Order: sequence, then C-alpha cells, then structure tokens
Amino acid sequence: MTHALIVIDVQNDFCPGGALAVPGGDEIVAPINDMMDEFDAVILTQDWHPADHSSFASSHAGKSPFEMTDMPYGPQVLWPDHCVQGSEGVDFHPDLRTHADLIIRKGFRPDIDSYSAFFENDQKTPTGLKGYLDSRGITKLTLVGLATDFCVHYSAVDAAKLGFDVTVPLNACRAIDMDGSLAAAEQAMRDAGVTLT
Ligand code: VGL
Ligand code: ZN
Repeated sequence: MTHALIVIDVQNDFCPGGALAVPGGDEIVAPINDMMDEFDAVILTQDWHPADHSSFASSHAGKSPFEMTDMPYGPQVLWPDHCVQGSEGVDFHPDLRTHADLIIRKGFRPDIDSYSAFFENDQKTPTGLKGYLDSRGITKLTLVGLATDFCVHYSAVDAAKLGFDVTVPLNACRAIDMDGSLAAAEQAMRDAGVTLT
C-alpha cells in the first residue's frame, strides 16, 4: 500500500495577514512539516487564480466578498481577491517544507473555481491528480491544510468517491467556518466515508 500526504493550500493568503486569512492557518505549518517524513509521497496543492478570476467578488458589479452568486455550474461563494498568480499571497507559507514530489495548481481557469484537488467546481473537469496517484500506485491518502470546510472538504469527498482510503486529521487543518460550513463539511466528509481524526 502506498500512502500519500496531500497538503492543501498552505499559502500566505490563507494565513493571518493574508487576503482570505483562515483563523490559526499558520498554526498547522509545524505539525504538517513534522508529518511529511512518514509518507511514501508528499503532494502540495496551490490555489492559483488569474487576476480577474470569476470567484472574486471584485469581478461581479455590486457584489461583496462572502455573498453568493449563481454560476453556470451552480451556486458559488464570492471571495476577496486571493492567491493571484505572481503575488506574494499565492506563495506557500515561508516555513512550509516544499520538497514535495508534486505541486498541483488549481483554479487557473478564469470562469470556474476549483475547491477540490481532483475536480473543478463543475464536478467534471479533472485536475489530473487522480491519474498521477493511480500511475504511482497510491491508494491511501491523508489530507491536511486549508481550509477544512472548503478545499480540504471537497478534496476529501472527491478522493473517497474515487475509491481512495482517506483520512483527515482535523488538528492539521483550519476552517473559514461561515454559516455553519465547518459542521456541514465534517458531516459531508463522514457521509462520504472519510475517516476524521
Ligand atoms: C479556498 C476559498 C477560495 C480553500 C480556496 O483553499 O479552501 N477557499 N479558494
Ligand atoms: Zn481560491
């Protein structure tokens, strides 16, 4: 059995001081660094948006961050501008160990957001991560990072649906938690067969 650690979006914009700061986001850097040597493979994901991305409230006249909008693929939260390619905010937290086997970027298509490391928010467009994992014989995944209720949640649910054995240690994740989104995410992960520890 080959077991990979997938570190979701531990980037400056999701840490205190960043454009979409997740409370305590930087507290998970040291525990994640300590975990890395226990795995057969380490994969990092990076939220990677063009400057005028459609998930940004600033791209929608009259809309404010954290409001909802309807996209052709369904409802979408509108975010503050974050993780813009070429900005400091898109970089990994400076203390995160980045000696990973693979860095996968997502959210680079202007018209569609991508919370999951496997599929964009239309739930159809693949990122290519499944092919990479399959071709390396990786069957077991541990997911950590930011944010528990968005990118970790959707990545974990998709991974479980794709047949991977998935564990999420919540002590190595932090949440945005808007309108009960953390409780809903934990329930959705459990329902999908993800092991929460
Ligand atoms: C994320 C909101 C927007 C995340 C990314 O990494 O959880 N959340 N883009
Ligand atoms: Zn994003």
